[in-house]
Order: sequence, then C-alpha cells, then structure tokens
Amino acid sequence: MTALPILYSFRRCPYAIRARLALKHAGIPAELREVALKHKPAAMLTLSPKGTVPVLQLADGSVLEESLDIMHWASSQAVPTQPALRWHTDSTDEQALIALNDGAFKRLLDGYKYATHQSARPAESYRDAAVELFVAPLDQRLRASRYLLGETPTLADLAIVPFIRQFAGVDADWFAAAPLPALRQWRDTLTQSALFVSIMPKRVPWQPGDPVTLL
Ligand SMILES: N[C@@H](CCC(=O)N[C@@H](CS)C(=O)NCC(=O)O)C(=O)O
Repeated sequence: MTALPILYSFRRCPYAIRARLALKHAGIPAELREVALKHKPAAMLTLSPKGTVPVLQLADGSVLEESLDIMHWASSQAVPTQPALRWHTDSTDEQALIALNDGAFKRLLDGYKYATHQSARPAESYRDAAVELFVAPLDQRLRASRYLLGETPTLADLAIVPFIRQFAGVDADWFAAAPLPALRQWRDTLTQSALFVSIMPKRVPWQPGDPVTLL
C-alpha cells in the first residue's frame, strides 16, 4: 500500500504530459518520479515491464500503464471543486481524434522529428503529410470553436496539445509562419495556462530513497 498514487513520468514526453495535466487538473495529489529513459528505475519496470512512461501506481497497488487510462481514471476521481472541464464526452468524434493523434499522426511526427539529411524521406515530407492528415483539419476545427470539441476544453484538448507542442517545436520558425492561426492560438492558450506551466518544472531523475516530490 502506498499513501499517494505514484506517477513515473518524463518531463518532455507528450504521453506523460497528458497524464500530468489530467491528474493536476483533477486535483489529485500524487508523487512524481522523474524517469531518465536510459536508466529506468527497477521499481517502475517491476510494476510495468513494457518500460514506457507514464506509469501510475494507485494507492491500492494497481497499475495504469497507458496515458489514456490515466486520464480516464483521473476524470473519474476529479474533485468537484476543480474548474469545469468536460472530461469525457464519450463521443466518437473525441475518440477518433485521439486515435488519429496517437496513431498515424504520431508516426508522421516521429518521422518529422528524427529524419536526417541521410533519410530516404526528407523531414518536410513527413511534416506536409502530418499537416494534411491532422494538423490542418485541427486548425479548421479551431477556426469554428475555441477548443477541439466546442467552446470549453475537453479531455481531447489535454490529450492532443502535448503532441502539437512537439510538432510545433521541431521547426518553430516554420510553425510560426504556417497558415495555422487558430491552431497556434489554441496551442498558446493551453501551453501558457497556469495548469500547463505547473506541470512542466524541471526535475532531477528520481532515485530510491529520495524524499517525496509532489506533482
Ligand atoms: N501508449 C503509451 C505510449 C507511451 C510512450 O511511448 N512513452 C515513451 C516516451 S514519450 C516511452 O516511454 N518510450 C520508452 C523509451 O523511450 O524507452 C501511452 O499512451 O502511455
């Protein structure tokens, strides 16, 4: 038994960012253990041998090892005093958006991020395919409403914005000039929010015996 849920996390990982956003937004206190991906702690690998972050160990000992499961658990536990977020619309629209983000868009994002001059396919080709598939349609959506599924944020916004942040960061000059004004505004609103800033401080990697650091 542990007193608080324990989140194994990596600061810049978009999956871990969405999990931290959800827990923090839901007002759920948790211990944060920063992980160095090259030196994953044995305690984490024992809980979740697949070795990806985020991993959440609940107070009853059970383990959530998928970021979306952590978001859904957080939404089910949300403290009622927290500001309204339409947590889980359960709409097929929301599920389809997140599935496209985590599937085909994420693969193109990785291609864009990791392409080198030696790659058979240049970075721009991945970027342009990602824009056509996902990024431009998000911008179109956001020209019609402030958030992805309407005028208030939902779980989809918190789940997807860490990936758009990463996409924007690959070539910030290109993103700043791209014909994606509504997407930029949305990215800025969410990533400059007090919630987002509060889950991004730099941490040194956790080691057994360290004092507890709270999320
Ligand atoms: N489907 C997983 C994906 C998590 C994931 O791939 N996380 C990356 C970091 S962003 C990771 O831990 N990779 C393992 C590694 O780099 O060793 C989730 O949604 O939680």
